[in-house]
Amino acid sequence: MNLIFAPASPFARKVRVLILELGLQDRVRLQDPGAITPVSNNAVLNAVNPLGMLPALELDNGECLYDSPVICEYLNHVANGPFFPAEADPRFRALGLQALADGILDLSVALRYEAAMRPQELQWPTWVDHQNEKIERGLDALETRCSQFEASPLIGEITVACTLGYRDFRFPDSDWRPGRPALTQWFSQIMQRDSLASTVPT
Ligand SMILES: N[C@@H](CCC(=O)N[C@@H](CS)C(=O)NCC(=O)O)C(=O)O
Repeated sequence: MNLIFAPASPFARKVRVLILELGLQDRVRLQDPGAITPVSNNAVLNAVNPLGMLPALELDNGECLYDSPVICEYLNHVANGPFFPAEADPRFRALGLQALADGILDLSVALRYEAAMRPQELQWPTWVDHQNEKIERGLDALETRCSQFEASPLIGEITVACTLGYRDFRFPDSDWRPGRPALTQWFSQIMQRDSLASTVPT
């Protein structure tokens, strides 16, 4: 298999963490196609994902999977892993937590593009404020749910860790920790896992 990724992409990091957790390193090659933005046109990526977004996973039979939740579930299936429970209650709790953390990531990545790429005169402060409010509410929801996080992480917890890591990486001036002591403590603990410690974006 071939994973098209970018070192700074938090969605690709989710997949890389799963690969390490599942011991699939020898079965998945990593391919960095170069800079990807919403206004770039990358032929390598467009050939496998018409949406032009990464991560994308090329399978050995030539088919391609995206986006990160689909890729993660596929890899978990291949390795018969524990990250997507089969039973309904834990499954939908895990998927729901993944959706919440992915949602915070979507908003954060959009804000990053806005700040880093959109010409200053086209920026829209009202939009920025509303996306930041959504992120704050999402982080508060994580703080509230933190006491129910699984001791042995599922896809939800892995996604939360990658989301908080992306906040630290791209938004160091907007620290999510103040007022969120449970999440702060949980994050410092989960970051001791090799899969997360070895994929911190730089
Ligand atoms: N829902 C997607 C989101 C992927 C995503 O936003 N990827 C970013 C890189 S972190 C991207 O490809 N951006 C290029 C674009 O927006 O065109 C997933 O979970 O994989």
